[in-house]
Amino acid sequence: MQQSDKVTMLKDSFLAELEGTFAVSLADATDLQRYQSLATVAKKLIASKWRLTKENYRDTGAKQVYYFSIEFLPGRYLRANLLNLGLLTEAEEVMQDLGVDFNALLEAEVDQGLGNGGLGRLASDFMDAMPSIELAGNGNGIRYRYGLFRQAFVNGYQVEYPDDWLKNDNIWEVRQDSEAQVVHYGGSVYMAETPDGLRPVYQGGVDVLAVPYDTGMSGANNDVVNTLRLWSAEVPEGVQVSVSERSVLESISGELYPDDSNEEGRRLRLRQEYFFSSAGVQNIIKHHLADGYSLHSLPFQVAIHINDTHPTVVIPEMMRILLDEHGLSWEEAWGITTRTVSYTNHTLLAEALERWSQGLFQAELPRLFQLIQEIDRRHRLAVASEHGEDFAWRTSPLQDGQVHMARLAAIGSHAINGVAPLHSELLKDKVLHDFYTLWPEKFSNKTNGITHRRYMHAANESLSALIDTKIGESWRSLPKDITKLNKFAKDEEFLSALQDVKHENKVRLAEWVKRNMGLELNTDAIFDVQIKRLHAYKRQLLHLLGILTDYLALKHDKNAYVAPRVHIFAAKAAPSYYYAKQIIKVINEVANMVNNDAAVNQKMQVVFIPNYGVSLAELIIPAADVSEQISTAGKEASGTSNMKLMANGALQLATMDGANIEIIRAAGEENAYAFGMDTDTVYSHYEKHDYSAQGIYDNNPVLHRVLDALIDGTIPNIEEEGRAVFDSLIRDNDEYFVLGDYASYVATQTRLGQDYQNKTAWTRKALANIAASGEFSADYTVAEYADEIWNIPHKALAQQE
Ligand code: 26M
Repeated sequence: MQQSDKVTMLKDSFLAELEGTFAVSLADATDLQRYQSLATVAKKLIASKWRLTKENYRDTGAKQVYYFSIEFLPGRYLRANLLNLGLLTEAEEVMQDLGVDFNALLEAEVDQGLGNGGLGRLASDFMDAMPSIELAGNGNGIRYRYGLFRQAFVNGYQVEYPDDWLKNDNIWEVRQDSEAQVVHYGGSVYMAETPDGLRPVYQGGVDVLAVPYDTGMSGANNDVVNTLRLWSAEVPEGVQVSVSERSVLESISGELYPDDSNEEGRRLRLRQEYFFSSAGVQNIIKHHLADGYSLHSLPFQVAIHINDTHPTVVIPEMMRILLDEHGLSWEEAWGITTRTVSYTNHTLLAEALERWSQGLFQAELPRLFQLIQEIDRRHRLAVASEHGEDFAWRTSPLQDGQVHMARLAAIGSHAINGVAPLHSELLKDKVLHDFYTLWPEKFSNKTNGITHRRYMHAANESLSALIDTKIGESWRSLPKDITKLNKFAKDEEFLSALQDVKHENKVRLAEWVKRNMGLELNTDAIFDVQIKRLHAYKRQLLHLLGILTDYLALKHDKNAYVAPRVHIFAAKAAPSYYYAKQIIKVINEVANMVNNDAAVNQKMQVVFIPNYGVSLAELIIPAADVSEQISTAGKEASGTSNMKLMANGALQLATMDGANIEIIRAAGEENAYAFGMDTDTVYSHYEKHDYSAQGIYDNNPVLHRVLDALIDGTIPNIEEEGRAVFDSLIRDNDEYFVLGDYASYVATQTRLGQDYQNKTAWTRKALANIAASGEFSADYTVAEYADEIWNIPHKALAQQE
C-alpha cells in the first residue's frame, strides 16, 4: 500500500471504530475511547495475519517453541504494534490531521505489568523478536488479575497500591474457552491395577480450570503473528464450591508475587508454578495428538523452554502425562521429556535459587512428588558408582527435606544456559559445577538481548530518523548494520545533530518531571541514570555515596569542581524487602535536601521517579547520558537496561559484571567508564574473609565524612534509615563491597564529569555506543536459541556485504 492509502485507511477505520463502538464524535471522545478505537483497528489488522500464521503452523507441522515464563512484562502494546505493522508514522500523520493529541491517546493504554523486572521484560522482548525473525515461538504464562504493585512515595517512603490493570477492557486479548484445561491439586494418590496396567488413582484434592487468554504477537513488517497464551484460574463448570473456596481457587492467578530475589517457598507460589506449567503442557500434548502425531515425535515438533526454574514442574508433569495417561515406559517418557525441555538460569544468588519443602510439595502435588522421587532415585543410582555418594547427594533433586528446582531442571533438560558470558562461566565453575562435570555438552551461553524496535525505533524516533538519514534503513531489520554509523565519527554536523536529539529527549523528560513531580531539571547537566529493581547487590547505595561526596564537597567549597549532574533513580523494592525500602527513603531525603539547597542545586539535582515500569523506561532511556551499571562483580547475571541505554547513546559507568563486559568490549574501552573490583577479587574476599569495611572507613577521610552524614543529622528525617544503612556497611562488613569500590567509583565519576565538558568528544563516544548496540538485539539472541537449542528454522540475519 502507498503511504497515502495507508493514512486514508487508518483514518477511516479509526473514525468508524470510534462511532461504531462508542457512538461519539471525535471531538467528544475521551483519550481512552480514542485509544481503544485505534487499538481495535490495529488488533483487526493483526488478527487476519494471526489466523493465517496459526493455520500455517498447523498445516505444515512446523516445529514450535513454547517459552514458559511465570512473568511477561509487555508494557503498552499500541505503539509497538503500529510500528510492527508499518503504520506508526502514518498514525502520527492521521492524528495530526485530525488534531488529536497522539501521545495522550497512547498514554491512555495501561501498562501490562505482569512481571517484576529483567526476567519478565526479557520474555516480552523475545516475544517481539521471535515473530520478527519468522520464528515459530509462543509464550505461556499467567494472566494475573493484579500485576506488579503501583509504587508511590509518601514522606519519602515507598507505599504499594494494587495494579488493577483490567479495569478497562484489554483490547489485545482473546479468551479461548474451548482451550481450557483442568489442573489438579492436593489429595492423595495410590497405584492400582487397571485394565491399562498399573495406574495411579487419585483421591480427593481439587480441580481448577485454567482458561487461556491469547494475545497476538506481531512481527516487524511481516505477516507472522505468534501467540502469547496467559492462563486464568476459574472454578470448573458444575463444581459446587463455597464463596470462600472459590476465591481460594481463583487466587491462583490473583496476583503477581512482587519479589524477584528471595525465595520464600510459599504454597500459593508453588500452585502458580504448577498452574501454568500443567495447563501449558497438557494443551501442547493434546494438540500434538489431535494433529495426528505420535508422542515419540514430540521432541521433533515441540521445544519447551523454561525461563528460570519457576516452570521446572513441566518436567515431572510431562512424565505424569506420558506415563499415567498414555502408558509409555519410564525410559520412553524420560527420553521424550528431556529432549523437549531446555532451561535458562538467570541468577547466581544462592538466596534466589528455588527450593521447596518436600512436605509442602507432596501435599500440593502428590503424584509429581512420587515422580520426582523416582527421578531422584535413578539419578543417584546413575552417578553414585562413578562419582561417589557425596556427589550423588549434592546433585540430587531431593536433599535435606527440600526439592531443589535447579537440580531438577539440570537433570530433566537437554540444554542449560546462562545469559551473559561471565554468568555462563560462573554457572559451570560454581553454581552448577557438578552438573557440568556430568554433562558438559548441555551447557552454553546465550547473551541476553533487547528489542531496538521498542526502545529505540519507537521510543526514540528522532534518533532513529537521524540514523536513517546517514545509513539508510537496513539497520532496522538487520541491527548489526548500525555499525555503519562509525563512518560518521568525525562528521561534526552529525555529532551536533546527535547532541540536539539527546537534548530534545532530556527536555521531554524534564517536562514530564516538572508536570508530575514539580521539579525543574537542568537539561544542560549530565543525566546520570540508574533504573532497575532496588537490590543491595545492584548498589544504588554506591551511587548515593557518590552524590553525597559531591554534596559535601560543594558545601565545603562552593567553587569545588563538580560537573553539573542530574541523578535519576527509578526502582521498585519488593514490599517485604525492608532494607531496600530504607534505601529508597534515604535517597528521597537526600533528593529533598539537595534540590532545596541553593548552595548546590545549580550543580546537582537528585530525582527518584516513582512507579518505574516499561513506559517510564521508554521515556527515561532516550534522555540518559550516563548508564549506571554498578553491581558487585559476579552478582548481576546479565542486565538488560545496560543494552537499552547503550542503544540510546548513554555511556556505561560500569563494573565488570554481567553483560557490561561485552558492552564495554563492543563499544571500546575508551568509550565507557569501567571501574571497581573484578569477580576474582570479590570471590577472593569471600573466601579469605579479608575484607574490612571498617578499615576502609578509617583510612579514607572523605568517605568517613560521607558515611557520618548518614548518622549525624546532616541529612534530615533519616535517623532510623541512615543508621540502618550505616550499620549494614560498617557493623555488618558491607556484604556487597560498596566501600571497596567507592574510591574507584568516585575517581571514575570525576573523570567522566571532566570528559563531558568536551561535547564533541563525548558525543563521539555516545555514537560509538549506539553503533555497537546492534549485536545486543534480541533478534540475534533468539536466533541463537533457535539454532543451537530449539532446532527451529527462522529468517537469516546475516549481513549483506
Ligand atoms: C519466582 C517464583 C514465583 C514468582 C516469581 C518468581 C521470580 C520472578 C522473577 C523470581 C525471580 C525473578 O526475576 C529475576 C530476574 O529478573 N533476574 C534478572 O534476569 C535478567 C534477564 O536475564 C538479567 O538480565 C538480570 O541480570 C537478572 O537479575
